[in-house]
Amino acid sequence: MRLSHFYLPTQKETPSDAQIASHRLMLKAGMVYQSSAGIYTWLPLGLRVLRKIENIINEEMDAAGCQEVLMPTIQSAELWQKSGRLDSYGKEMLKFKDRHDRELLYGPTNEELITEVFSQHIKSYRDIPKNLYQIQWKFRDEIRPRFGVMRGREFLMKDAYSFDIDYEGAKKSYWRMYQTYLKIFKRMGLTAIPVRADSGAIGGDMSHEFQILAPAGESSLYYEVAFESLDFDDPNVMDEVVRLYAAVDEKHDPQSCPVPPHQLKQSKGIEVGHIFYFGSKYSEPLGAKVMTPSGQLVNVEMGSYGIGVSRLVGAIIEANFDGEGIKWPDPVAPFQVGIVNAKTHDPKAVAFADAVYEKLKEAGVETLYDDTDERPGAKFANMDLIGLPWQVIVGAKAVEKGIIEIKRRSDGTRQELDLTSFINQLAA
Ligand code: P5A
Repeated sequence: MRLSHFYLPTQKETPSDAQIASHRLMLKAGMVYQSSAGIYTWLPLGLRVLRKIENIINEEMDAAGCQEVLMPTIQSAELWQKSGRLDSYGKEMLKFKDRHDRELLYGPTNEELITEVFSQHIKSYRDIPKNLYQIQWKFRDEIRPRFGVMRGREFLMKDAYSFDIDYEGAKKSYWRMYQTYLKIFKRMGLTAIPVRADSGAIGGDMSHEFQILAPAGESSLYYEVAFESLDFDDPNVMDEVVRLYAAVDEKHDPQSCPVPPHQLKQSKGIEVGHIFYFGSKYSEPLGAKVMTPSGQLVNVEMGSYGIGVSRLVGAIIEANFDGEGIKWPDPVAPFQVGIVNAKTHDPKAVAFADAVYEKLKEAGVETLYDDTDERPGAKFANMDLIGLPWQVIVGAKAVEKGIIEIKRRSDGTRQELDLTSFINQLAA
């Protein structure tokens, strides 16, 4: 993509109302535009990151045997009357009426709807277990939307729902999602700490939150130091993760804590995922029953599993930035490489930079090419702000010797290479 064609409305001024780094950086880097309180337009750069995150989630959910669906954002209030949540959900739910005076709502979550969809077609133990998921916008009329996309009113969530014949099956589904979540966050370059949690408005009696450690987090937690040295690529890591201690501040009682204080750390955390087991809380009122092998009709056993997809964009920035801007981890970067031509007035340098761009494109590398007439200093600052993992700088040496300068955004290291070696290095 040539920057001269790309819609990238970066800002020089630091937005005054943005309190945390990710919010400031997302506005400055032209990733999002605030349309109203807690409601954002995703601009091309931000949307590319959102899509990267969605793809990782899709791949891992599919690998775990789940199937993607897409439910509407608008739901009938009638369904929520049956589950009893229409009134109990409270003011966070946005309700309105259609022209026939029927009450509708913008879904804050989808337990009711998916239970209804499921119960229309699934009647027998032979058809389950199933885990159906979607990535869809939700609306919660938060009293205090803040921190940009971290606590929005309209936000993108991955929500999955599992259906099993009995408690044993439901527990298996729950732990499979637990493990899948560790993989998903790991692939985004994040360490997520699973913390036992309350079920709140979703309900049920087993629940874990997945917290990313970051000073800007809204939760405060205690966790065992050993979390930091876990090898999440090891398939047996599960046993250890579950054994380790982690608790949110309000739940942490130093008297009864099984871990001595020197093995504990305290940190702020960002909740990027939350999973629930709630048995028949929705299947019973909504009549979702299945036949067991012995011919009995039982309420289907359920759980639900959420990931804050749009929140993750902010959370990843909170874990990866410096004074100059964002430092995207490779797997979620909007482009892998940014080309800066530092000699825009030299036709030979322009021809060289154009050729670098074409070759990177041919090699299938996602590249943003700053082909504008800005002065070099402004171009470098802009590249650091938007945080692409690799910068390719075309300067005097490129024209003279065919050598480009490569800067790694994460640690600032620089090397001089020819283009083919760089492409090989990227491939490796
Ligand atoms: C689980 C899936 C649920 O809604 N029902 C379906 C369950 N869980 S949850 O914890 O309430 O939300 C899941 C994740 O969504 C993110 N999230 C938000 N992101 C941005 N702005 C918000 N206002 C917001 N509220 C929730 C969180 O990451 C949460 O873990």
